[in-house]
Amino acid sequence: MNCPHTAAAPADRSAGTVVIDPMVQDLDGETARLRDAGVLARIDLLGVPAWTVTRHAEARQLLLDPRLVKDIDAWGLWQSGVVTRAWPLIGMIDAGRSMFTVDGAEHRRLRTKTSQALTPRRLEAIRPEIEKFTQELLDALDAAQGDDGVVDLKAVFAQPLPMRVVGMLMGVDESQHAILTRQYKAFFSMLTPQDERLALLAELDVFYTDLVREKTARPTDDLTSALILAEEGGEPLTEEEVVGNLKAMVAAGHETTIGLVLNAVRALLSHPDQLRKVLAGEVGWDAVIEETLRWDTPTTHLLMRFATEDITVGDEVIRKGEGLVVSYRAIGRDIEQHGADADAFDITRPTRNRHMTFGHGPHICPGAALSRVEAGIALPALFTRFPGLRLAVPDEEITKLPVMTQNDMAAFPVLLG
Ligand code: STR
Repeated sequence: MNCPHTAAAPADRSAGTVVIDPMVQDLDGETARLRDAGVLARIDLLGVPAWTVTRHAEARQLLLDPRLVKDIDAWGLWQSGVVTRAWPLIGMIDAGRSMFTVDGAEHRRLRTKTSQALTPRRLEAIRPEIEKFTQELLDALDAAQGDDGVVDLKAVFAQPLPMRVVGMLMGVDESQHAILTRQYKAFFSMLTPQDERLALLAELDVFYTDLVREKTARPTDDLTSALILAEEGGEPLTEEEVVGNLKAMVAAGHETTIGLVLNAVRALLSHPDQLRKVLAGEVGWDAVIEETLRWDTPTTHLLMRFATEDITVGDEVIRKGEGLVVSYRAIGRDIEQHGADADAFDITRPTRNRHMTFGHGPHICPGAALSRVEAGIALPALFTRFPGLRLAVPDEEITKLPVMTQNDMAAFPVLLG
C-alpha cells in the first residue's frame, strides 16, 4: 500500500471500524458512531487504521500511561513503510522534534520554559495588548460590512485575533500573519494535494529557522528569544528544538482559538435563552467558554500516540506498535462523565468545567490559560459592541472545512445589528 489514502478497503477490516470522513459532512453523526463503536474504537484515517479512545475516564488513564509515546518511530505502520510522507495526515505526527513529539525527561526539558511563560499570572501582563487587538478588530468588523450588512466573523475577527496574539508572543512580524494564515489553512485542508502540503511545510521550516537565527543574533523580549536562551536541565535547546516548539506554538495558538471563539458565538446565537442569561450577568463568560470547550471542541481528533507494549483497555488490546488517537469531541459528549443530556449545550451544566478538551497528563495544552484569556476578552467585547449580533444565514448552512482533526468552520457570516 504505497498510497494508503487511495487504497481500497482491506477485506479483513473489522465491521466496527468507523471511517473518519475527510469532508466532515456529518460531524455529530460521526461522533455518535464513534461513541457507539466502544470505549476503544477502530478508525480508518484515509486508509490507515488506528484506535481511538472515546470516553473521558479511559482517555484520562491512557494519557497518563508512559507506554504510549509520541515518537513516530514507535509506529509499526511507519517502520514497515506502509505509512509514508505521502499520507495527507503525516504532518500532524512527523512535525519535527519539539515538546509536541517527545516524551519523558526530554519532554520536560523542551516544555518548561513555554509553560512558565503562559501561566495565568504571566498572561496578565499581555492582557492590555489582547484588549487593544480586540478593539481594533471590532472596528475592522464594523468597516467590513458589505452593502447587505453581512460580514464574515471568522475572516475579520476570530482568525486574526489569535494570530496577532501568538505573533506578538513569539515575535512573528505582522507582515507575515496573512501568509501564515493561508499556509495553515492549506496545511489542514484535505483538499490540498499532498505534494503542495509537503512543499508548504518545507517553506514554513525555512521561515521559522530564519526567525530563530534572527532572534539568536538579536534576542528580544519574546518567547522565541527566551527559548533560545533557555537552559532547561542544564542543556540549552538546539536550533531544531526551538524551531519545533515555535512551529507547534504558532500552529496550535492560531488554529484552535479560532474554533473556541466561533463555536461559542455560534452556540449562544442558537441558544438565545442562554445568551440572555449571560448578557444579564446571571451566568459568567467563563461558563460559556468551558461549556463550549466541552460541547464543540476545537480539536476533534488528536493524532497520535503509539504503544510501546500491548495495552489492555476493557476487552480490547492496543498491540505494541499500534497508533492511538484521542477523540476529544466524543469525550466531551461522554454520558458517563456529563450525564444523559451530554449532547445538549447548557452553560449551567454542573460538569461544564470537568471536560478534558485541553488533554491531560504531561502533554496537557500549555496554551490553555492563554486561550481562555483570549476568548474571555473577545466574547464579551464582541457582544458589548454588537448586542444585536446575529447569524446572516440559517445555522444549518454553516459548513465545516474539510479538515479531519480540527473543528473548523468555512466562514461565519453575521449581521452586526
Ligand atoms: C501542525 C504542524 C506543525 O508544524 C506543528 C504541529 C505541532 C503542534 C500541533 C499542530 C502541528 C497541529 C494542531 C495541534 C498542535 C498542538 C495542538 C493542536 C495538534 C502538528 C491541536 O489541535 C490541539
